[in-house]
Amino acid sequence: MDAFDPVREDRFSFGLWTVGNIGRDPFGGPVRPALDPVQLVEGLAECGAAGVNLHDNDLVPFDASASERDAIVGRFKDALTRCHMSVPMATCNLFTHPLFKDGAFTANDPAVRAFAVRKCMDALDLANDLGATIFVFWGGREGTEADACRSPITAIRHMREAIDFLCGYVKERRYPIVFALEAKPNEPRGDTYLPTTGHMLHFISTLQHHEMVGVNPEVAHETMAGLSMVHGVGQAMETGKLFHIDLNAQKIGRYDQDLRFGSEDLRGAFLLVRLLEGTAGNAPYTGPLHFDAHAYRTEDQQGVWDFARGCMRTYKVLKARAQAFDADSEVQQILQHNHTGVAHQGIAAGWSTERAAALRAQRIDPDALGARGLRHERLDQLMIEHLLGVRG
Ligand code: GCO
Ligand code: MN
Ligand code: MN
Repeated sequence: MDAFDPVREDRFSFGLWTVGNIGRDPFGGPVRPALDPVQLVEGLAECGAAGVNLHDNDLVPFDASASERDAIVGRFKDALTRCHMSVPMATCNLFTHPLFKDGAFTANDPAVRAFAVRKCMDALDLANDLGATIFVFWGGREGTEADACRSPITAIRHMREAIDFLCGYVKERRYPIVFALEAKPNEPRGDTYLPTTGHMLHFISTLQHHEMVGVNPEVAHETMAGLSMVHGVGQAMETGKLFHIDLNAQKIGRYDQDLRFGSEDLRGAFLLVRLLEGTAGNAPYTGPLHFDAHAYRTEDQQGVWDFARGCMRTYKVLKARAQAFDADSEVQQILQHNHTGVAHQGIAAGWSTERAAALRAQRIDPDALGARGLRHERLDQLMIEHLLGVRG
């Protein structure tokens, strides 16, 4: 046991589908046996996680009867109590069954859309039963290959109708649940609607109950789109919309790898943890720290627990590195130097005729500003040295 071993107070959570991943890929079958959800809860608790998340069908089979469902859920709840584990987030599988092959909420057939919304209502009942307060929507198959099959305008409208309807359901039931929308640019579809966190943020602003809907950005998905996860998360935090997060790692230009957190793009991971923890001075993210990743296909079950511990330990190491970086006096000096010019304070106070006049009257020397070196090379090298553990 050392300072980086995870404890419940760290708020780490994993999906049943992550540590339960059996290592199937498009080219090969399973390499690990499927574990019982109860065993997964026990294993996660032993590793130091605080929470476990699930799709409805990770726990309750698609065609289970009501009494089967009750028995499964009862047994699962017992395990949660025994292991002191919570279910911070739940979600609905709208992608496995063949019925969803051309989407769920955006499918052309109204019967498919109706089935999808009804399935979500049941999944919301389950989520509430398990005490989850966040419900994620990942539109796995909401997209196209043959794009002429529907208008993208209609697709977005159908998506909005479904989310608005389900917000109504949660409100009527008085469930203490908010929604978090997860974007992904492609895979399994050729192109997915609402492909990035930025698209989601705008879509949310068009919803009837936008106050109860936020985002669930994923490192792998923003990276697949060639974007900066840190910038997307920053934008979500700035508008109070970071309701949940999917931490993992990804190489750019690849399929959705869902790798162990921090195993690729360490500097991106460092900057993300720095932002989430607020070590640079911003208000920290206080929600669950969820890992949506899985172990390499080379691993047996012991390797899966190594993987889970690795995600959590790397997060904690990076948190300590970020704290040291932001406490470094040379770092602070460079940052202060960059942020203190002759400031015109009026802009932040909002428009007024007087402030506009003051702005016009202000002496600003563009050449002097343009000639100034910003010391970003030094700043970045300091970050690298903190990251490599040779400073602080
Ligand atoms: C993926 C997605 C999923 C979702 C999960 C919860 O690429 O497979 O990230 O893992 O996060 O379905 O909605
Ligand atoms: Mn993913
Ligand atoms: Mn995800």
